[in-house]
Amino acid sequence: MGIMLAHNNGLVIRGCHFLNQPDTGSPDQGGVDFEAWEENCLIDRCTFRNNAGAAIEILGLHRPQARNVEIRGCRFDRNNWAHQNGPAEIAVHGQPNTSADVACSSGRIAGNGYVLLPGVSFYANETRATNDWVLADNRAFDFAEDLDAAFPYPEPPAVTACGEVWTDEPTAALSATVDDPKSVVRWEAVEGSPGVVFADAAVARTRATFPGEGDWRLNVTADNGTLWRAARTAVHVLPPGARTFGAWDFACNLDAQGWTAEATGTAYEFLPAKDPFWSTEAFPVAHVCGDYYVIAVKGSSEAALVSPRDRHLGVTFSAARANALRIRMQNRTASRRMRVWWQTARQPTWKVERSVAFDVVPMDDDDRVYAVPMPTIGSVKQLKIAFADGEPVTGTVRLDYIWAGRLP
Ligand SMILES: [Ca+2]
Repeated sequence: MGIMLAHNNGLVIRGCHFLNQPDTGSPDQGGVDFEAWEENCLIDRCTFRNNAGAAIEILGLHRPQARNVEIRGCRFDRNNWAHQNGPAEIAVHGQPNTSADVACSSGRIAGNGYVLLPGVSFYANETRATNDWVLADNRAFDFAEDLDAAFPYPEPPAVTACGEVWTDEPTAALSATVDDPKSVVRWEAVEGSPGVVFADAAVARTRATFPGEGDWRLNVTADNGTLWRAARTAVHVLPPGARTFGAWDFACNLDAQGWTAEATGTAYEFLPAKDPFWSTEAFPVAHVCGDYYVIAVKGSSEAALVSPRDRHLGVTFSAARANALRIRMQNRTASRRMRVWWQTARQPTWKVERSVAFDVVPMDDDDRVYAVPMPTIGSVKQLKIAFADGEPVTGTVRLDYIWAGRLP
């Protein structure tokens, strides 16, 4: 959901864009969700486009619904394609027999425009005896182009950045795509040591010079004067002479690039509270988000991150090719020593003679690069990074990237 509200009084949401919420199976995956007890709120000139759920929900499943909500001058473009609440663009919760203490919402839906998907209505309210809504001057359109022509609101620029750069030079080429040529472009370094110099920070294709070895996250912003959006990438400056043979950056949310966490020791838990309403659940954490592979570990001596099982790693460790791994991570466990294991096509099992240990900083406050020298192995089929080396460990390991290559 874009925004979930409760107890708001006098809230104004104006000129906002609620776009492209994916289908996660939740009933709430649209724009604005009035949960309960709101009063006198205004949603004005907003855009709701291509969200999996209802654009606006008036809930209050067991508690009093919102009163005096004004929804005015908004664009509703083909939301609720997952056929959740309603299914409607604006779904007012309730069954014909819902209590009047709950189904007590009121408001005015006026001057809006909409393009509907088949099977989705503009407005749904099955408790009309006690809910009190007025609809006026809302217009249906057949095509999004017609809707946008009738409601010519500024669109946020779309911007994408180039993939992460691995280089042994202090200078890197950068590129971005921006769909609106009138947008002002701005590159900036948002993480990493100071001293990054852009040849021209105001153009989509430019070069940046870095003060030495290190890792930098960069943002590129496209601003049309009313709305702006940003994309991000990273530059990794390696020691001079380093060569990259493989790198996994975990830069795309929910994309583990084939790597999987195993033997984490975590399991689903139900955590009961005295009042059952406050009981909660805990699920294992092992996913890619915010540029990291984040893995929670509980009392496990076998917890590890394993490279793709269904394909060869594609890296050869030899005198002429790769000789090291670089792993950038934050170790928030008490582990002081981790271990890299490998399999080859001829030796497809985990054996301690095919592993190498490396020391790590326990309960670390931030990311740190570990360079692990690797022996001559030949072509590696699969790699495993084990977070313990004997004693069980508990906590979180957060990996920014795994790099395989040649260090001078
Ligand atoms: Ca990363």
